[in-house]
Amino acid sequence: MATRFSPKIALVGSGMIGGTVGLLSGLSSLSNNIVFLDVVEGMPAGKALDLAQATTCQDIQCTSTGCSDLSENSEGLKDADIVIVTAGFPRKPGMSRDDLLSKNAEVISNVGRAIGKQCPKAFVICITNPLDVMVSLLQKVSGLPTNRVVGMAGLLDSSRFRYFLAEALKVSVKDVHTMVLGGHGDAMVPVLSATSVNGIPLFTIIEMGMITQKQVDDIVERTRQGGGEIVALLKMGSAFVAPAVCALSMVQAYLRNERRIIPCCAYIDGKYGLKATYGGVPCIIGSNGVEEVLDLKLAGQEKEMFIKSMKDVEDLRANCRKLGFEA
Ligand code: TXD
Repeated sequence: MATRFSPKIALVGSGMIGGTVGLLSGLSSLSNNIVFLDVVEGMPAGKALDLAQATTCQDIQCTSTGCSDLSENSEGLKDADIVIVTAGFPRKPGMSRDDLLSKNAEVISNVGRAIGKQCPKAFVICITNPLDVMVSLLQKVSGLPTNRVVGMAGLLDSSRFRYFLAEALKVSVKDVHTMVLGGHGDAMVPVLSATSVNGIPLFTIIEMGMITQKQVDDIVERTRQGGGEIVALLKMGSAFVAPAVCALSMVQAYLRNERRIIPCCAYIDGKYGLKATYGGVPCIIGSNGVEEVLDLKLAGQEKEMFIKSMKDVEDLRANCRKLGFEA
């Protein structure tokens, strides 16, 4: 039995990332009311049973259920407080995120309609690629307010960047702070002007000789290719542990009203010189979902890179519309 005030978390797509979010949510007691949904018959019920037995082993009472009905009348989504959407297809080696456009747009349209009907008060985090366009499509189709439909990618890209920097600097990851903004594609923008090591700006760290500009440039490039590096190594599917943990951090910020500043794919209208679009920007996440989009003043090359990255997103949105979707 679920306890009275436990938030209901619905995982639409119960594959690698969805399954891992379920595991982490159950084991951390973030929710004891978890629903796995997937088109694969039986699989979500199997994951639910497996999770219930895992939490039992840890003396945690968790009600997890599985549901293969994703129609607009699906009971699985009904009144969910939080929905994590990973439904769709992941990349295979050699594929770009954009190659997933038409297949995943179809999936996201169906999922969005079901969310709009079954749980219009939910906070929705979309993870499916190509991320920025899928989040935009999901928000439009579901009709949910823009502050409650976000995408997870910036936190993952920023975690990759932090990890590589900390490794090169031989310091704790705890002391490295940074942000990766723009679209979740090869043109994403690791923002060096917003990067610091325990308060010391990265540019000063370079002057101090702790790392060279060339090393930083290489790390920027490795971050941009960070997803592809893992796809090539795994050979089947894409990264799933870090994406799941990042999604969970966003869920925590929402449920606990933490007001954390997190780079998310959020709705931008009027800031960054952009109108009515979705892209990776720093946001305050609290109990209203996106409480605020921070208008970080980028300058010089970083500004140009951000504009280029967002142009890629706009081009892909235009392609999505040509395919007949309302992204
Ligand atoms: O930072 C990021 N945003 C990302 C995004 C980081 C890593 C991976 N990223 C993307 O997440 C990836 O390119 C995929 O588009 C999604 C999900 O990745 P995952 O690794 O979890 O993919 P899986 O294991 O294939 O799971 C997807 C599940 C699978 O079980 C399908 O049967 C199911 O989605 N699926 C559906 N579920 C519900 N409804 C529909 N229509 C549906 N179609 C497929």
